[in-house]
Amino acid sequence: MSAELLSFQSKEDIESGYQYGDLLIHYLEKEGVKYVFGIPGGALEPVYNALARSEVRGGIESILTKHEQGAAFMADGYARVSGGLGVCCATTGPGASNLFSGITTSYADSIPVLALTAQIPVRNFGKNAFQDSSHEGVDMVEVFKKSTRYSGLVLNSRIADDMFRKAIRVAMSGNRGPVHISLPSDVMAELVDEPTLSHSMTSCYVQPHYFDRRAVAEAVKLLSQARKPAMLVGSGAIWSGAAGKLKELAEMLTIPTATTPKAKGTFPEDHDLALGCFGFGGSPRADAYLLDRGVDLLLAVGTSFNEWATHGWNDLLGQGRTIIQIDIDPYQFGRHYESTLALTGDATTVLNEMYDELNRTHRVTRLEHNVRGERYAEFRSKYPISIPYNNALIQDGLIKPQQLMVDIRKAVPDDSIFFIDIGNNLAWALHYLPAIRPGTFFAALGFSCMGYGVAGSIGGKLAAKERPVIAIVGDGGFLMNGMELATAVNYNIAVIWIVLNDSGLGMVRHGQRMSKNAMETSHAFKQVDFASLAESLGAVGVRIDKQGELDQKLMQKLIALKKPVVIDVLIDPDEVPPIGSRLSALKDIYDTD
Ligand SMILES: Cc1ncc(C[n+]2csc(CCOP(=O)(O)OP(=O)(O)O)c2C)c(N)n1
Ligand SMILES: [Mg+2]
Repeated sequence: MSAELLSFQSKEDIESGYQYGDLLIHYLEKEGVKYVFGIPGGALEPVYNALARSEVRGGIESILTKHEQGAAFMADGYARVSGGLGVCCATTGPGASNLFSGITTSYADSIPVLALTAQIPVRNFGKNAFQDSSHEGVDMVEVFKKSTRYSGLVLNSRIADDMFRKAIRVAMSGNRGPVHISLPSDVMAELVDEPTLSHSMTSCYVQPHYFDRRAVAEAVKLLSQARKPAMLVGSGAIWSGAAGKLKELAEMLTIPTATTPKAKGTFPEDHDLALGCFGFGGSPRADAYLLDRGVDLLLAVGTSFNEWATHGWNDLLGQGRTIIQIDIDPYQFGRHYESTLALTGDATTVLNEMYDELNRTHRVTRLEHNVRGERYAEFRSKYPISIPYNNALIQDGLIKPQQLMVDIRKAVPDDSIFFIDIGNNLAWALHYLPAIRPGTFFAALGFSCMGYGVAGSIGGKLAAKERPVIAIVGDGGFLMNGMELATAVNYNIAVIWIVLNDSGLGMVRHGQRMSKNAMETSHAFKQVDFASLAESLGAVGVRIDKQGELDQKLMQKLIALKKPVVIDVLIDPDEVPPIGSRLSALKDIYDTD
């Protein structure tokens, strides 16, 4: 065994031997993993033993969650905020199946999460052992195959070393995403036999930085000739860290820029050139500009043109204009709109090259700059970034979600990180809560699983450290994963949850109401007192039932507590949310006007 491996072992480790579980955890330490989220079970004990040994030597901390779905969401939230690998673990059988929706959430949004699930000992495969998750039982490797970039069974110790590194490499390389490995307990408890270790403990992956020189030159030519260009920025730009370069490029050529809902904030929404969010819940300014027939070039960066980001694939977005699309994953080109020019590569790398090439070949004259700027300023003054809302005109005394979003934005620092759930809460936040810094607004829209924002925010807060993390969630979503509040209390993870309490599944309610042929059903439930619930779990609970109570003074006080807090806000359940584009995408079902 190499000296480096031995140096990580304590005296007790040496006595008990260095197992394959230790090797796995050792690789995670080398990748900078700080937390593993999960719940133990018999077959997972060798992994937990190795985790315990890691914790003793100051390595990885295990975060014990209340449900495996919460563990997967937390690993995902951690990965989104840190930009690194999130890790979760679960035992064989039901532990593994409970992870599933969480891992699928990461898959749909290309988030690098490693799911470790236990497996019964190999010698017991096919003997009707309880929780058999091998190919002889309920095959968890197969279950995870469709929702991961890689799912494999570590059938014996001879392939373990390669599989551990492969899983990490696949999760973190190219278009990132979740991976799953199934770990039989006997294999993980086996002692590592020196000759099997063939690799050094350097990082398992390298992120490529390539670009296509000819395509970059062509893109620059098209851009410099465009008379009315626009830019649409997707979440790929966040993972690539491209926000700074995007802004420079937009400013250099005066390109009005929108983001997709998932990428909200990647282009600061208080910038002169900001169109706001295009798509679901998005901004009237983005709609007016991006759907204008006069736009002759659309530069799309790191977006798959998914349903949320296109108003259900509005044809006008792709018609009569040149589309330049940049994506790390060639599969995303031409899925709905034909791209005139497709550039495969990491967004930052490609944009850097475009920027440099522009500087080399094209000098933007002050006149050109001013003409574009003036035309755009005129347009900008006509179209607001959100539908105007004046609470002062409303006399019914109920808390309006529109105003609540505006109040939240004013009450917390600009660098606060928001996790949003699914439902009307998402539409309100997308529309009325501007994000002004990149990487401050996270919603898991690809799979749109209720409860994500509730638990994902806990992982996010561990990565965000001192920065405030605020989860904006519905009452329905909180009832799905809210027990993870007890996890946050256990480790004192200071997330602030703002629950939009409308005694029901608001999006379902309004969807049914807006439809001509749906009956109102199964959306209402008795009001829950979330402040008391929070207190009973050991968190701080605050109830708000008057407009204006949530202000800067209150939020400063709650942030300074550095404790988990639930703010239960009784909102007006009848306010109609900006969810029209979702309903029109469902027109076959809802038949809305
Ligand atoms: C796990 C899951 N189940 C069901 C849905 C369908 N769905 C989308 S939004 C929604 C209602 C959400 O209610 P709530 O969390 O209270 O948020 P509100 O719309 O009231 O803001 C439902 C049922 C979903 N997206 N995810
Ligand atoms: Mg609700």
